[in-house]
Amino acid sequence: MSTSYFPDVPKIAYEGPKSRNPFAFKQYNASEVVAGKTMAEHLRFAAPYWHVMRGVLSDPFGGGTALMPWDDGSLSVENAIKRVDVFFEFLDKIGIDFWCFHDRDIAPELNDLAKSNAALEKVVDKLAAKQQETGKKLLWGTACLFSHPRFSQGGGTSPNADVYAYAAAQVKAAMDATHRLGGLGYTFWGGREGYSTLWNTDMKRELDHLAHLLHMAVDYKQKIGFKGQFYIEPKPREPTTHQYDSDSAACLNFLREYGLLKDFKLNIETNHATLAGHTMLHELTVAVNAGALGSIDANRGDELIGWDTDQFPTNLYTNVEVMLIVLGMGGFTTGGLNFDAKRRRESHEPVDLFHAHIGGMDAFARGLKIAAAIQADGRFEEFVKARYATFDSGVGKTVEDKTATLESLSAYALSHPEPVLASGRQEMLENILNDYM
Ligand code: XLS
Ligand code: NI
Ligand code: NI
Repeated sequence: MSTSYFPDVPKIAYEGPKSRNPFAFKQYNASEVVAGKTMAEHLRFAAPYWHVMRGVLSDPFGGGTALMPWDDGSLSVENAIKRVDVFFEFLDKIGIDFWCFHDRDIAPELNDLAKSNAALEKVVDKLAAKQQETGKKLLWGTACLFSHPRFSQGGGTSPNADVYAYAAAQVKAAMDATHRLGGLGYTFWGGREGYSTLWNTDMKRELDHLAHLLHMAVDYKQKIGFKGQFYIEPKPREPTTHQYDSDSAACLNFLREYGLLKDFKLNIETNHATLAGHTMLHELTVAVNAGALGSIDANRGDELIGWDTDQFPTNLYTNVEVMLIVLGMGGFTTGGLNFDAKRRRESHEPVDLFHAHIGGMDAFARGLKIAAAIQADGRFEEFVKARYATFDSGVGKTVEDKTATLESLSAYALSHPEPVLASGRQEMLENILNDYM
């Protein structure tokens, strides 16, 4: 008999919408087929090691509250290895197939690079064994280049070349770990890659250095034969005043400018979209239009709090929008829905981890079912198609096939009366959406 770290929690099963059991799915039925694939295949849920195992539930005004009876709080490798057992019991009971990590979540930072690397390798051995035993898969790995004080002025954009070398060393080790664990992807979230004031910052040199770090990673990827997808994850601010990878459009421009677009896709997070002053639907649409939507950090922000609150994705409208985009691009390939989300500080008991994830999974199952119904019905698609129909033939066609000139359009306009516009029908469309909810 192996030890259970969640003795009060059963394996979470689907019981349907009528169930009153808080430890059951009401909507998420992993093997149920929706639009040609099972829910599990569509949604590809992932759990983030940093929130599930290392999130102490602190906020800017107070320390952690989370109860973690399995954790002795030490930096020992034994403690790190014990957490792996806890995490895999969690994955098994909740029924999540994928996971994500930062190097420093899974293994300790020991203030000595060689020792930290050695500890990382030991924990990766344990993780590899657990994956083998359970069939769970790594969605992506990453390096934490933002917690240690050495990275307070950036990692890949630090003004100090020795810090830059440390950042590169950590990326190398984290890529090795991800490769060993068969990771489907590797993410670069720009941690502290940004600035607090331009009075001390050479933005051009910092961006050149950051791009070179990514180019070196592309080269190293070839060298070790790592086949996973690279992502960058936009975020506009926090921790720095301005983060260089501020939103989808800024990331795409950066990748294009530095010749990196073919090697990267975006990992888009809902709360970061909100912080950027965009909707998630906007951020996803920008990415998908560039053929660069790779993966999603599925969480949500708070309308009244201005930081990355990383709440669980329980907003049905947003989940419908997300799933419409995912279905529209034919589903994820390497990516998935990673719950980059944590419990509120008041929800400090281990069982709350389950309530939180059940809620996110059920809300996304509904998002999927509603999006599939909207897609099958086709009214939105038809409406949008009809709205642009004047570009399908005649003068519009000359614009789309690029034969139009200013002279040809001027001649056309001079010989035609004032155009008559059709209504955008926003309210009617919102009513249709609500009919599905
Ligand atoms: C922080 C980011 C981070 C990335 C991974 O706001 O969301 O958690 O997803 O480094
Ligand atoms: Ni994230
Ligand atoms: Ni975030």
